[in-house]
Amino acid sequence: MWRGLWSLVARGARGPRRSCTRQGSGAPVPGAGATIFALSSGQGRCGIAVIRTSGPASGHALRSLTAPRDLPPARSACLRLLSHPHSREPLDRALVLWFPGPQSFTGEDCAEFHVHGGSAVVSGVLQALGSVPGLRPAEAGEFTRRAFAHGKLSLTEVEGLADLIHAETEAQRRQALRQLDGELGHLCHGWAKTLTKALAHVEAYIDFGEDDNLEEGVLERANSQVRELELALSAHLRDARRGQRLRSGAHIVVTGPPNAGKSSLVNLLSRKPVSIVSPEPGTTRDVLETPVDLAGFPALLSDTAGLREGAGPVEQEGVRRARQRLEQADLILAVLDATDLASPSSRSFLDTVVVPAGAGSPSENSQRLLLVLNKSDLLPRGGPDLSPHLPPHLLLSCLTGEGLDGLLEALRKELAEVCGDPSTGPPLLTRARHQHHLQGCLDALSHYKQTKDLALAAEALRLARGHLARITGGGDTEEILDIIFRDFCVGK
Ligand SMILES: Nc1nc2c(ncn2[C@@H]2O[C@H](COP(=O)(O)OP(=O)(O)OP(=O)(O)O)[C@@H](O)[C@H]2O)c(=O)[nH]1
Ligand SMILES: [Mg+2]
Repeated sequence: MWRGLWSLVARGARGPRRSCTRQGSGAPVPGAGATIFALSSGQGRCGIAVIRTSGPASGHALRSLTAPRDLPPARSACLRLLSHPHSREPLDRALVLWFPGPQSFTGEDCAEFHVHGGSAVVSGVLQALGSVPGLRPAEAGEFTRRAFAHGKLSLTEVEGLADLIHAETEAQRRQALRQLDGELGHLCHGWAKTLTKALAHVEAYIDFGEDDNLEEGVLERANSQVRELELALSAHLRDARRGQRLRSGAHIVVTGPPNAGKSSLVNLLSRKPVSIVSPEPGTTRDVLETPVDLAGFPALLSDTAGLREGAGPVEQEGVRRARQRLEQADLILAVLDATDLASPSSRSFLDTVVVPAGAGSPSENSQRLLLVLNKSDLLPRGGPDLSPHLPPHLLLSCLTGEGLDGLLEALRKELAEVCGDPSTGPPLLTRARHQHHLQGCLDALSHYKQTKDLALAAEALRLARGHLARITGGGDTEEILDIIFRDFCVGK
């Protein structure tokens, strides 16, 4: 074994020290030192409301409001009479919890008051806390920001927590929980470790290249580590849009010829009367959007004007908007009237929209499309089979609901492709920020490969590592902290 290299590996190579580990972020917390308090459960009348404090005066606050005045055992719920610290007026009989730091959510001393959820009780307790010296109301996201500053959560975990609070569908909840569990952070940590090793190899070569004791193939090993990393990062970046769709909802555009039942389908899937339904062709003209939970996935459903030529100017504008929306769709729901397949508008729709999208067998570049033949209730029982002449399709009746279960199952499968399935597969990149730094890391690795100068190569690896560190919150992330913590409400 040649000298020098392992000491270099051990010291993590030169350059920025912070890797993607869970140490305190060191990020300054605005107003740190003060003890903050806020209502952490939702606003409005409820059975139980949770008020919490964080900071050095938490123990004093807990003692001031409770009788008896001694602190309860750590992390055990105790029933206490809460009263105003000055007037001693009783406020509520409540469960209180004491979390001495650093074993608390924020890493500081924390207290929780589980009070009855009436607004007079909540405002009375908040007012009482405000009268304790050293306490002030918390800013939005301040509890989480303190947890980040004390190394309790990495930045990706903070984002996971924000997503969990905002999750509206099952898939979003699963994805947020995975991120909160630190999966993305661990992945970045593994990548950063590989880069650190590669950097150590390159630096050892720079320092001891001429030395006989230097093990053979050190540079080659660094190169192959970089190649492997490039492959892993590229695979992840290819999937990047999926995670973002899972966070903000996949765009599903409902399209078809006039009167096919598009609006009826939008109303059926969203379970509310979003669009006007009428037997008159050309009823829908504007694009009407509604957020829906489809089989556990978030989606933005757009109802659009029926595609046809030769209508009046207002309808033509609707058709232009429909086509524009179609181009941005993550998934197209193409609707045809099953009893009207031979009409010119149906045939033209099949030729111009369904066939080019490669219905049933989407390729890399084509859009995903599900073809639905609506009004199946009007087809004669035991009538001729439509399938030999058409791309793969589903039969549905918006009127009777027959075929809806099959459509929802098909949508679930499509959306799992479009958004990524958070129950399986690698952690998703849910934000443009993740994508940006992963791309930055890849660009730096390509500089590494291009340069012949070893000092520049080492610098490129350091740059790449900096990008990875910034995903989880190491390095210089100050400028994005405000943006991320803005996602939180007061008390979180
Ligand atoms: N029998 C039957 N009628 C249906 C079904 N779905 C929709 N309809 C009827 O078909 C007509 C057109 O329905 P819409 O949902 O307005 O169709 P559309 O495609 O949105 O029409 P435009 O907005 O004009 O392009 C209405 O009279 C609906 O009641 C169905 O499954 N069975
Ligand atoms: Mg319509």
